[in-house]
Amino acid sequence: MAKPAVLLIGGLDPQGCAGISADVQTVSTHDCHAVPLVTCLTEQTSQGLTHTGALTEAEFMGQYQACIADFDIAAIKIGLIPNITIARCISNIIDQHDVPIVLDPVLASTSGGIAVAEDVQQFILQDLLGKTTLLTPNLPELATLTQSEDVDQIEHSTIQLLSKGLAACLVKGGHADSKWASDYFNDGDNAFYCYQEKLNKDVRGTGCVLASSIASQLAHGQDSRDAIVLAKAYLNQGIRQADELGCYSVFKHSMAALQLEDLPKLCYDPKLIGKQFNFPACPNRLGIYPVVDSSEWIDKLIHENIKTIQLRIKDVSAVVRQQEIKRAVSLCDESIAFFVNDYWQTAIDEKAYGVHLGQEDLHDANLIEIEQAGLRLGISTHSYWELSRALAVNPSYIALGPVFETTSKQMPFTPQGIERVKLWTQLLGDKYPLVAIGGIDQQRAEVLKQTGVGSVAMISAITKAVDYRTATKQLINCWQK
Ligand code: TZP
Ligand code: MG
Repeated sequence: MAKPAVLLIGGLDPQGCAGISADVQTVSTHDCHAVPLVTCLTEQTSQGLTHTGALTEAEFMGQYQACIADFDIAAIKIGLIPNITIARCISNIIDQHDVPIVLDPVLASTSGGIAVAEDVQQFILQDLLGKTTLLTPNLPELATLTQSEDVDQIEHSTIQLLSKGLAACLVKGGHADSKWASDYFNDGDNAFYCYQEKLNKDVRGTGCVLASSIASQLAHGQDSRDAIVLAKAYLNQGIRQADELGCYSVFKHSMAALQLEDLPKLCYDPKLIGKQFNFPACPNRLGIYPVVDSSEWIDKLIHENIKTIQLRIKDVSAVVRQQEIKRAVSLCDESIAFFVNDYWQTAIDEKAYGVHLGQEDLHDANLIEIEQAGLRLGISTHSYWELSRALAVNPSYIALGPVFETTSKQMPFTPQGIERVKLWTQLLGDKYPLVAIGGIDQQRAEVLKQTGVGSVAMISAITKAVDYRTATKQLINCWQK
C-alpha cells in the first residue's frame, strides 16, 4: 500500500519543539510521509514568539508547487498563518485537494507573544472554516473566534462555528482549571467529551502534535472519532514519556504499543467527566459464551456445560420478557454467569448476574442503579472511540465485534479481524476481560484462541447448528484444548 503523504502548512520553530518540526516528527511516526510547507520562519523561545518572519507569496507558492510535484496529498494540516496573503494562498491550495483538512488555529501560542492579525482571524472565520474537516482550537482560541469568553458555552460556541460551514470541531480543554484535561468534540451529529487526568508536564508543541496526529490518522482512512481518540493516546504517551532538555520537557515521538493508561475516556454529559464507576469483576476468561433469545435455550445449554450465557430478546412484550428473564435466572445457579442484554431494570429486579449493554443502551441506562444493585456490566464496542466510551464506565468486561462477517445482526461496521482481537487482548491485559463476537464458529474459535482472548461469543454457530449439542461440545473442547 502507498504511504499517505500529509501536507503540513505551518511555521518553523527554530527550537524544533513546536510548529512544523513537531508536525513532521508526528506524521513520520504515524507511518505517513511528511511534506512540509513553511509559512514563516519564526523566532521563538521559552519566553515567547518575537518575530513571525512570513515568507513572500512567491516563495510560499513556489514551495507548494514543489510539494505536490511528485506526490498525491492524502490530508492537510494547517498551523500558524502569519498574514492575510498567506491565508489567501492556503485557501487556494485547499481548493486543489479533496482531502481531510485539519486546521489548528494558532491564534495564541502557549508561550505568549505575537497574536494572529485581526484580518487573518476574520479570514479563518469567513473562508477557511467552510473548507475545514476538523478545527482544533484551545479554549482561548475558541473564545477569540466566537467572541465569547464563556467557556460553559462550549457546546453553543461549537454550534456557532459549525453554522459557518465547519464540518467538525475539537475544543482542547487543557487550559481549563481542572484535574481533568477534557476536550469537546462536535460535528453536528455526534458530540462528546474526551478526557483523562491532566499530566503534570510542561511540554511545548502539544497542540501541533495532536492536530498532526489526527491528520495522519485521517490520511490512513480512520473514522474521525477514532482518529481523535488515537491521537489523544499518542499525545498522552508522548507527554508521559517526555525527555528533559534545557528548561523544557520535549515530546517523545514513538510507535510503541498503545497503553491502556494513555487512552482517553469518553462521555456525553460534562457532569460525568471523571465519575468513577465500580462494577464487580467477572472471570477474566469467560470462555464459550452463547448469546440466545429464549430461556429454553438457556435450559438446553447449561445442560451442555456452558458457564457464560446471554439472553438477548428482541420484539416480545414486556410481560413475556420479564417471564423469560425470571425463568432464566431461576435456571442458572451461581456457577453460571448469566447476562441480560439491554433490559437492565428487569435484570436488577430478577437479580441476574449481569447486564450487557450496547453503546446506545449505555446512553439510556441508569448505570448508577445497575452499579448499586451489584450487577456485572458488559459493554459492546466496535471501534476505538467506543472503547474509550466503555473505559469511562469501568465495566466488568468489554466485547469487541464483529470480528468476522455476521448475518445475525445488521451493523455498519466492517469486520475487526483477528489482529485487532490480539491487539486489544494485550491492550486490556488483566484489567478488562475481552469477549470476541461476530461470525465465530468452531474453526474460527480455534484461531482466536491463539490471540489469547479469554472468551468468544456466538449466536448462529450454536442456535443454527444442525445439532446444537455437538456444536457446543466441540466449541468447549476446542477452547479447553
Ligand atoms: N454483536 C456483534 S456481532 C453480533 C452481535 C450481537 C452477532 C453475532 O452473531 P453470530 O451469529 O455469532 O455472528
Ligand atoms: Mg442492545
